[in-house]
Amino acid sequence: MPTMKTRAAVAWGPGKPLSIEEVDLELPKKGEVLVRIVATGVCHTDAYTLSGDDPEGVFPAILGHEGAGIVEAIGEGVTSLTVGDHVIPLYTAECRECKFCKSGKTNLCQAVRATQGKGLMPDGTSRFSKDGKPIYHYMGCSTFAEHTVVPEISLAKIDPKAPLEKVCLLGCGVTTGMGAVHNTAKVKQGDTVAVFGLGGIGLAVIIGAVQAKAGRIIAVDLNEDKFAIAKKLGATDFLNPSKFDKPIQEVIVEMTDGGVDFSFECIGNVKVMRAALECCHKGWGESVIIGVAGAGQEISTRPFQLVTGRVWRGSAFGGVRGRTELPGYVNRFMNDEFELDTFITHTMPLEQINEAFDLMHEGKSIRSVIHY
Ligand code: NAD
Ligand code: AHE
Ligand code: ZN
Repeated sequence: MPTMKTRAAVAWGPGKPLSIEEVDLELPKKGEVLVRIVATGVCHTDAYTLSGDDPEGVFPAILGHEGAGIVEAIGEGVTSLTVGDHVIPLYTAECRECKFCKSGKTNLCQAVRATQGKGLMPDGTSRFSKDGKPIYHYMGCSTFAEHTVVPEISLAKIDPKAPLEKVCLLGCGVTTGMGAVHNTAKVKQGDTVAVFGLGGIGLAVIIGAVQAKAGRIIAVDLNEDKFAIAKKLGATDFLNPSKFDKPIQEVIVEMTDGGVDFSFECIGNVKVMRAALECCHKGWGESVIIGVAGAGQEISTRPFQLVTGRVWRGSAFGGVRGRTELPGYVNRFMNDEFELDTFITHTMPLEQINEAFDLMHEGKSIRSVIHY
Protein backbone atom coordinates (compact mmCIF):
# COMPACT_ATOMS: atom_id res chain seq x y z
CA MET A 1 0.00 0.00 0.00
CA PRO A 2 1.44 3.42 -0.90
CA THR A 3 2.12 5.49 2.19
CA MET A 4 3.46 8.92 3.08
CA LYS A 5 4.92 10.41 6.22
CA THR A 6 3.16 13.16 8.11
CA ARG A 7 3.43 14.99 11.41
CA ALA A 8 0.81 14.43 14.06
CA ALA A 9 0.02 14.91 17.73
CA VAL A 10 -0.56 11.37 18.97
CA ALA A 11 -2.69 10.58 22.04
CA TRP A 12 -0.99 7.40 23.29
CA GLY A 13 -3.32 6.94 26.25
CA PRO A 14 -5.94 8.64 28.43
CA GLY A 15 -4.67 11.56 30.45
CA LYS A 16 -1.27 11.60 28.77
CA PRO A 17 0.03 14.70 26.98
CA LEU A 18 -0.06 14.50 23.20
CA SER A 19 3.22 13.58 21.59
CA ILE A 20 4.39 15.07 18.28
CA GLU A 21 5.46 12.24 16.01
CA GLU A 22 6.20 11.45 12.42
CA VAL A 23 3.60 8.85 11.49
CA ASP A 24 2.82 6.79 8.41
CA LEU A 25 -0.33 7.56 6.46
CA GLU A 26 -1.73 5.29 3.75
CA LEU A 27 -2.95 7.14 0.69
CA PRO A 28 -6.73 7.34 0.17
CA LYS A 29 -8.61 4.22 -0.87
CA LYS A 30 -11.93 4.02 -2.70
CA GLY A 31 -14.24 6.86 -1.69
CA GLU A 32 -11.56 8.53 0.45
CA VAL A 33 -9.70 11.81 0.26
CA LEU A 34 -6.26 12.98 1.45
CA VAL A 35 -6.45 16.42 3.06
CA ARG A 36 -3.61 18.69 4.13
CA ILE A 37 -4.84 20.33 7.29
CA VAL A 38 -3.93 24.02 7.35
CA ALA A 39 -5.37 24.85 10.76
CA THR A 40 -7.42 23.27 13.51
CA GLY A 41 -9.19 24.48 16.58
CA VAL A 42 -9.05 22.60 19.88
CA CYS A 43 -12.54 21.85 21.20
CA HIS A 44 -13.50 20.71 24.68
CA THR A 45 -14.61 17.39 23.16
CA ASP A 46 -10.95 16.66 22.28
CA ALA A 47 -10.09 17.17 25.97
CA TYR A 48 -13.06 15.02 27.00
CA THR A 49 -11.87 12.09 24.89
CA LEU A 50 -8.25 12.58 25.94
CA SER A 51 -9.35 12.48 29.59
CA GLY A 52 -10.62 8.92 29.18
CA ASP A 53 -14.26 9.85 29.90
CA ASP A 54 -15.46 9.12 26.35
CA PRO A 55 -16.98 5.63 26.08
CA GLU A 56 -15.90 5.66 22.43
CA GLY A 57 -12.37 6.82 23.24
CA VAL A 58 -9.72 4.48 21.80
CA PHE A 59 -5.95 4.84 21.97
CA PRO A 60 -3.50 5.45 20.45
CA ALA A 61 -5.40 7.99 18.40
CA ILE A 62 -4.95 11.21 16.50
CA LEU A 63 -7.57 13.56 17.92
CA GLY A 64 -8.89 16.84 16.47
CA HIS A 65 -12.16 17.48 14.66
CA GLU A 66 -12.34 21.27 14.09
CA GLY A 67 -10.07 21.70 11.09
CA ALA A 68 -9.86 23.11 7.60
CA GLY A 69 -7.55 22.16 4.77
CA ILE A 70 -6.87 21.48 1.13
CA VAL A 71 -7.43 18.30 -0.87
CA GLU A 72 -4.09 16.75 -1.90
CA ALA A 73 -5.27 13.47 -3.44
CA ILE A 74 -8.47 11.60 -4.11
CA GLY A 75 -9.15 7.88 -4.05
CA GLU A 76 -10.93 5.78 -6.66
CA GLY A 77 -14.49 6.80 -7.37
CA VAL A 78 -14.35 10.21 -5.70
CA THR A 79 -16.38 12.59 -7.84
CA SER A 80 -17.48 15.54 -5.70
CA LEU A 81 -13.98 16.78 -4.86
CA THR A 82 -10.74 17.38 -6.70
CA VAL A 83 -7.15 18.19 -5.81
CA GLY A 84 -6.87 21.79 -4.60
CA ASP A 85 -10.40 22.07 -3.23
CA HIS A 86 -10.67 23.78 0.16
CA VAL A 87 -12.56 21.67 2.65
CA ILE A 88 -13.77 21.36 6.22
CA PRO A 89 -13.81 17.79 7.61
CA LEU A 90 -17.15 16.71 9.05
CA TYR A 91 -17.58 14.56 12.13
CA THR A 92 -21.20 14.29 11.06
CA ALA A 93 -20.99 12.95 7.50
CA GLU A 94 -23.69 13.53 4.90
CA CYS A 95 -24.14 10.63 2.46
CA ARG A 96 -27.56 11.79 1.20
CA GLU A 97 -28.54 8.11 0.80
CA CYS A 98 -29.07 6.62 4.26
CA LYS A 99 -32.40 6.51 6.07
CA PHE A 100 -31.32 9.40 8.28
CA CYS A 101 -30.25 11.68 5.43
CA LYS A 102 -33.35 10.82 3.41
CA SER A 103 -35.66 11.47 6.35
CA GLY A 104 -35.13 15.22 6.10
CA LYS A 105 -35.54 15.22 9.89
CA THR A 106 -31.95 15.03 11.12
CA ASN A 107 -28.34 15.77 10.25
CA LEU A 108 -27.20 12.53 11.92
CA CYS A 109 -26.10 10.59 8.81
CA GLN A 110 -25.27 7.03 9.84
CA ALA A 111 -23.39 5.91 6.72
CA VAL A 112 -19.97 5.83 8.42
CA ARG A 113 -20.96 6.39 12.05
CA ALA A 114 -20.35 2.85 13.32
CA THR A 115 -16.76 2.54 12.08
CA GLN A 116 -16.08 6.20 12.91
CA GLY A 117 -17.02 5.51 16.53
CA LYS A 118 -14.41 2.75 16.62
CA GLY A 119 -11.68 5.05 15.29
CA LEU A 120 -11.64 3.35 11.90
CA MET A 121 -12.28 4.20 8.26
CA PRO A 122 -15.46 2.76 6.69
CA ASP A 123 -13.61 -0.39 5.51
CA GLY A 124 -12.78 -1.16 9.15
CA THR A 125 -9.08 -0.29 9.01
CA SER A 126 -6.93 2.69 9.97
CA ARG A 127 -4.81 4.74 7.56
CA PHE A 128 -2.45 5.95 10.32
CA SER A 129 0.33 3.84 11.81
CA LYS A 130 3.68 4.10 13.54
CA ASP A 131 6.34 1.39 13.40
CA GLY A 132 3.77 -0.87 11.74
CA LYS A 133 1.21 -0.53 14.55
CA PRO A 134 -2.13 1.16 13.79
CA ILE A 135 -3.08 4.49 15.28
CA TYR A 136 -6.83 5.18 15.45
CA HIS A 137 -8.70 7.96 13.69
CA TYR A 138 -10.95 10.29 15.72
CA MET A 139 -14.48 11.42 14.92
CA GLY A 140 -13.75 10.71 11.28
CA CYS A 141 -11.47 13.75 11.13
CA SER A 142 -8.11 13.47 13.01
CA THR A 143 -7.23 17.09 12.37
CA PHE A 144 -4.29 17.03 14.79
CA ALA A 145 -2.26 15.67 11.87
CA GLU A 146 -0.78 17.71 9.06
CA HIS A 147 -2.33 15.23 6.63
CA THR A 148 -5.39 13.09 7.20
CA VAL A 149 -7.56 10.73 5.18
CA VAL A 150 -11.33 11.07 5.44
CA PRO A 151 -14.33 9.71 3.55
CA GLU A 152 -15.52 11.87 0.65
CA ILE A 153 -18.93 12.16 2.35
CA SER A 154 -17.22 13.67 5.40
CA LEU A 155 -15.95 16.78 3.63
CA ALA A 156 -17.68 20.09 3.00
CA LYS A 157 -16.27 21.96 0.00
CA ILE A 158 -15.98 25.64 0.84
CA ASP A 159 -15.14 28.96 -0.80
CA PRO A 160 -11.39 28.85 -1.56
CA LYS A 161 -11.10 32.52 -0.59
CA ALA A 162 -12.13 31.79 3.01
CA PRO A 163 -9.25 32.01 5.53
CA LEU A 164 -8.74 28.42 6.66
CA GLU A 165 -7.07 29.50 9.91
CA LYS A 166 -10.40 31.09 10.92
CA VAL A 167 -13.13 29.05 9.27
CA CYS A 168 -11.71 25.89 10.83
CA LEU A 169 -13.84 26.93 13.82
CA LEU A 170 -16.91 26.28 11.67
CA GLY A 171 -15.89 22.62 11.68
CA CYS A 172 -17.34 22.34 15.16
CA GLY A 173 -17.79 25.00 17.84
CA VAL A 174 -19.20 28.02 16.07
CA THR A 175 -21.51 26.07 13.76
CA THR A 176 -22.70 23.93 16.67
CA GLY A 177 -23.73 26.92 18.78
CA MET A 178 -25.31 28.95 15.98
CA GLY A 179 -27.01 25.91 14.46
CA ALA A 180 -28.48 24.84 17.81
CA VAL A 181 -30.22 28.22 18.03
CA HIS A 182 -31.57 28.25 14.47
CA ASN A 183 -32.14 24.56 13.66
CA THR A 184 -32.80 22.90 17.01
CA ALA A 185 -34.43 25.56 19.18
CA LYS A 186 -35.66 27.83 16.39
CA VAL A 187 -35.39 30.92 18.57
CA LYS A 188 -37.61 33.78 17.41
CA GLN A 189 -37.59 37.56 17.81
CA GLY A 190 -38.16 38.67 21.39
CA ASP A 191 -37.50 35.26 22.98
CA THR A 192 -35.62 35.12 26.26
CA VAL A 193 -32.59 32.83 26.17
CA ALA A 194 -30.25 31.46 28.86
CA VAL A 195 -26.80 30.17 27.90
CA PHE A 196 -24.96 27.96 30.38
CA GLY A 197 -21.21 27.86 29.72
CA LEU A 198 -19.42 30.59 27.79
CA GLY A 199 -16.77 28.67 25.89
CA GLY A 200 -16.66 28.42 22.11
CA ILE A 201 -20.06 26.76 22.00
CA GLY A 202 -21.90 29.04 24.42
CA LEU A 203 -20.52 32.18 22.78
CA ALA A 204 -21.67 30.91 19.38
CA VAL A 205 -25.12 30.35 20.89
CA ILE A 206 -25.08 34.03 21.86
CA ILE A 207 -24.23 35.02 18.26
CA GLY A 208 -27.11 32.83 17.04
CA ALA A 209 -29.49 34.32 19.60
CA VAL A 210 -28.56 37.86 18.52
CA GLN A 211 -29.10 36.87 14.87
CA ALA A 212 -32.53 35.53 15.86
CA LYS A 213 -33.23 38.88 17.58
CA ALA A 214 -33.74 37.31 21.00
CA GLY A 215 -34.90 39.87 23.54
CA ARG A 216 -32.84 38.99 26.55
CA ILE A 217 -29.75 36.74 26.54
CA ILE A 218 -28.71 35.55 29.99
CA ALA A 219 -25.10 34.36 30.10
CA VAL A 220 -24.15 31.94 32.90
CA ASP A 221 -20.63 30.87 33.85
CA LEU A 222 -18.59 30.24 36.99
CA ASN A 223 -15.66 32.03 35.36
CA GLU A 224 -16.51 35.74 35.30
CA ASP A 225 -13.61 36.40 32.94
CA LYS A 226 -15.91 35.06 30.20
CA PHE A 227 -18.52 37.78 30.72
CA ALA A 228 -16.69 40.51 28.79
CA ILE A 229 -16.68 38.53 25.52
CA ALA A 230 -20.28 37.40 26.09
CA LYS A 231 -21.25 41.07 26.50
CA LYS A 232 -19.34 42.10 23.38
CA LEU A 233 -21.23 39.44 21.40
CA GLY A 234 -24.61 40.64 22.68
CA ALA A 235 -25.51 38.94 25.97
CA THR A 236 -27.62 41.19 28.18
CA ASP A 237 -27.41 39.60 31.65
CA PHE A 238 -24.54 37.83 33.43
CA LEU A 239 -24.83 35.32 36.25
CA ASN A 240 -22.22 33.48 38.28
CA PRO A 241 -24.13 30.65 40.03
CA SER A 242 -21.58 30.52 42.87
CA LYS A 243 -22.58 34.05 43.90
CA PHE A 244 -26.16 33.07 44.83
CA ASP A 245 -27.43 31.25 47.90
CA LYS A 246 -30.17 29.49 45.93
CA PRO A 247 -30.19 27.33 42.80
CA ILE A 248 -29.50 29.30 39.65
CA GLN A 249 -32.72 28.06 38.05
CA GLU A 250 -34.69 29.82 40.79
CA VAL A 251 -32.73 33.02 40.20
CA ILE A 252 -33.49 32.90 36.48
CA VAL A 253 -37.17 32.05 36.94
CA GLU A 254 -37.55 35.07 39.26
CA MET A 255 -35.70 37.52 37.01
CA THR A 256 -37.68 36.46 33.90
CA ASP A 257 -41.23 36.40 35.27
CA GLY A 258 -41.51 32.61 35.16
CA GLY A 259 -38.56 31.36 33.14
CA VAL A 260 -36.85 31.55 29.77
CA ASP A 261 -38.21 30.53 26.38
CA PHE A 262 -35.01 28.64 25.53
CA SER A 263 -31.93 27.50 27.42
CA PHE A 264 -28.73 25.91 26.13
CA GLU A 265 -26.37 23.73 28.16
CA CYS A 266 -22.89 24.21 26.71
CA ILE A 267 -20.76 22.59 29.42
CA GLY A 268 -21.35 18.85 29.66
CA ASN A 269 -22.36 18.92 33.35
CA VAL A 270 -25.46 16.86 34.14
CA LYS A 271 -26.34 19.01 37.17
CA VAL A 272 -26.25 22.12 35.02
CA MET A 273 -28.40 20.32 32.43
CA ARG A 274 -31.05 19.99 35.15
CA ALA A 275 -30.78 23.67 36.04
CA ALA A 276 -31.02 24.57 32.35
CA LEU A 277 -34.25 22.61 32.00
CA GLU A 278 -35.75 23.92 35.22
CA CYS A 279 -35.09 27.59 34.38
CA CYS A 280 -37.41 27.20 31.37
CA HIS A 281 -40.88 28.74 31.41
CA LYS A 282 -43.76 26.50 32.44
CA GLY A 283 -45.92 25.46 29.50
CA TRP A 284 -43.45 26.09 26.66
CA GLY A 285 -39.80 26.59 27.65
CA GLU A 286 -37.32 24.38 25.80
CA SER A 287 -33.84 23.36 26.89
CA VAL A 288 -31.22 22.20 24.41
CA ILE A 289 -28.38 19.97 25.62
CA ILE A 290 -25.21 20.58 23.62
CA GLY A 291 -22.59 19.66 26.24
CA VAL A 292 -21.18 16.14 26.21
CA ALA A 293 -21.19 14.32 29.56
CA GLY A 294 -18.79 11.59 30.61
CA ALA A 295 -19.39 7.84 30.50
CA GLY A 296 -21.95 6.65 33.03
CA GLN A 297 -23.44 10.06 33.78
CA GLU A 298 -27.19 10.55 33.53
CA ILE A 299 -29.59 13.48 33.60
CA SER A 300 -32.47 13.73 36.02
CA THR A 301 -35.35 16.00 36.89
CA ARG A 302 -38.86 15.58 38.25
CA PRO A 303 -41.07 14.30 35.41
CA PHE A 304 -43.45 17.06 36.53
CA GLN A 305 -41.07 19.49 34.81
CA LEU A 306 -41.95 17.87 31.48
CA VAL A 307 -45.59 17.19 32.35
CA THR A 308 -45.95 20.93 32.84
CA GLY A 309 -44.72 21.71 29.37
CA ARG A 310 -40.97 22.12 29.48
CA VAL A 311 -39.12 20.30 26.68
CA TRP A 312 -35.70 18.67 26.76
CA ARG A 313 -33.85 18.43 23.43
CA GLY A 314 -30.31 17.72 22.24
CA SER A 315 -28.27 19.03 19.36
CA ALA A 316 -25.28 17.57 17.48
CA PHE A 317 -23.27 19.87 15.20
CA GLY A 318 -26.13 22.33 15.52
CA GLY A 319 -28.38 20.13 13.40
CA VAL A 320 -26.36 21.26 10.38
CA ARG A 321 -26.10 19.01 7.30
CA GLY A 322 -22.41 19.47 6.65
CA ARG A 323 -21.97 19.15 2.90
CA THR A 324 -25.19 20.99 2.07
CA GLU A 325 -25.26 23.73 4.70
CA LEU A 326 -21.74 24.33 6.02
CA PRO A 327 -20.56 26.13 2.84
CA GLY A 328 -23.36 28.63 3.53
CA TYR A 329 -21.99 29.28 7.03
CA VAL A 330 -18.61 30.00 5.45
CA ASN A 331 -20.26 32.35 2.94
CA ARG A 332 -22.10 34.20 5.69
CA PHE A 333 -18.80 34.62 7.55
CA MET A 334 -17.22 35.96 4.34
CA ASN A 335 -20.16 38.41 4.04
CA ASP A 336 -19.31 39.73 7.53
CA GLU A 337 -22.58 38.46 9.01
CA PHE A 338 -20.62 37.22 12.03
CA GLU A 339 -17.03 37.25 13.12
CA LEU A 340 -14.63 34.59 14.31
CA ASP A 341 -11.68 36.64 15.61
CA THR A 342 -13.22 36.99 19.06
CA PHE A 343 -13.12 33.21 19.46
CA ILE A 344 -9.44 32.90 18.54
CA THR A 345 -7.73 33.87 21.78
CA HIS A 346 -4.55 31.91 21.03
CA THR A 347 -2.68 30.55 18.01
CA MET A 348 0.25 28.17 18.12
CA PRO A 349 2.19 25.57 16.14
CA LEU A 350 1.40 21.87 16.51
CA GLU A 351 4.45 21.45 18.75
CA GLN A 352 2.69 23.52 21.45
CA ILE A 353 -0.67 21.77 21.28
CA ASN A 354 -0.52 20.65 24.90
CA GLU A 355 -0.54 24.33 25.90
CA ALA A 356 -3.88 24.65 24.13
CA PHE A 357 -5.31 22.00 26.46
CA ASP A 358 -3.74 23.71 29.49
CA LEU A 359 -5.23 27.08 28.52
CA MET A 360 -8.67 25.47 28.09
CA HIS A 361 -8.52 23.77 31.49
CA GLU A 362 -7.31 26.99 33.13
CA GLY A 363 -10.27 28.86 31.63
CA LYS A 364 -7.90 31.26 29.81
CA SER A 365 -8.82 30.52 26.20
CA ILE A 366 -11.93 30.42 24.09
CA ARG A 367 -10.32 28.71 21.14
CA SER A 368 -6.68 27.94 20.47
CA VAL A 369 -6.03 27.48 16.76
CA ILE A 370 -3.14 25.26 15.71
CA HIS A 371 -1.35 26.34 12.51
CA TYR A 372 0.65 23.69 10.64
P1 NAD B 1 -15.16 25.21 27.02
O1 NAD B 1 -14.35 24.45 27.99
O2 NAD B 1 -14.46 26.16 26.12
O3 NAD B 1 -16.31 26.04 27.77
C1 NAD B 1 -17.04 25.55 28.83
C2 NAD B 1 -17.45 26.72 29.71
O4 NAD B 1 -18.28 26.22 30.75
C3 NAD B 1 -16.29 27.43 30.39
O5 NAD B 1 -16.39 28.82 30.18
C4 NAD B 1 -16.44 27.08 31.86
O6 NAD B 1 -16.00 28.11 32.74
C5 NAD B 1 -17.95 26.88 31.96
N1 NAD B 1 -18.36 26.04 33.08
C6 NAD B 1 -17.80 24.88 33.51
N2 NAD B 1 -18.50 24.39 34.54
C7 NAD B 1 -19.54 25.24 34.76
C8 NAD B 1 -20.62 25.26 35.68
N3 NAD B 1 -20.79 24.27 36.58
N4 NAD B 1 -21.49 26.28 35.63
C9 NAD B 1 -21.33 27.28 34.72
N5 NAD B 1 -20.32 27.31 33.83
C10 NAD B 1 -19.44 26.29 33.84
O7 NAD B 1 -15.97 24.13 26.16
P2 NAD B 1 -16.57 24.20 24.67
O8 NAD B 1 -15.52 23.85 23.69
O9 NAD B 1 -17.34 25.46 24.52
O10 NAD B 1 -17.56 22.94 24.74
C11 NAD B 1 -18.65 22.96 25.61
C12 NAD B 1 -19.35 21.61 25.65
O11 NAD B 1 -19.97 21.35 24.41
C13 NAD B 1 -18.41 20.43 25.88
O12 NAD B 1 -19.08 19.47 26.68
C14 NAD B 1 -18.20 19.88 24.49
O13 NAD B 1 -17.82 18.52 24.52
C15 NAD B 1 -19.58 20.07 23.92
N6 NAD B 1 -19.71 20.12 22.46
C16 NAD B 1 -20.82 19.53 21.93
C17 NAD B 1 -21.06 19.60 20.58
C18 NAD B 1 -22.27 18.98 19.99
O14 NAD B 1 -22.38 18.87 18.76
N7 NAD B 1 -23.25 18.59 20.78
C19 NAD B 1 -20.14 20.25 19.74
C20 NAD B 1 -19.02 20.85 20.33
C21 NAD B 1 -18.81 20.78 21.69
N1 AHE C 1 -18.39 9.64 21.89
C1 AHE C 1 -19.32 10.26 22.79
C2 AHE C 1 -20.30 11.12 22.07
C3 AHE C 1 -19.78 12.48 21.93
C4 AHE C 1 -20.81 13.39 21.27
O1 AHE C 1 -21.95 13.46 21.70
N2 AHE C 1 -20.36 14.07 20.25
C5 AHE C 1 -21.16 15.09 19.60
C6 AHE C 1 -20.22 16.03 18.94
S1 AHE C 1 -19.12 16.81 20.06
C7 AHE C 1 -18.20 17.78 19.05
O2 AHE C 1 -17.37 18.52 19.78
C8 AHE C 1 -22.03 14.51 18.49
O3 AHE C 1 -22.14 15.02 17.40
N3 AHE C 1 -22.69 13.45 18.76
C9 AHE C 1 -23.47 12.74 17.79
C10 AHE C 1 -22.72 11.51 17.34
O4 AHE C 1 -23.18 10.84 16.42
O5 AHE C 1 -21.66 11.23 17.94
C11 AHE C 1 -20.08 9.24 23.59
O6 AHE C 1 -20.64 9.62 24.63
O7 AHE C 1 -20.08 8.06 23.18
ZN1 ZN D 1 -16.07 19.94 18.97
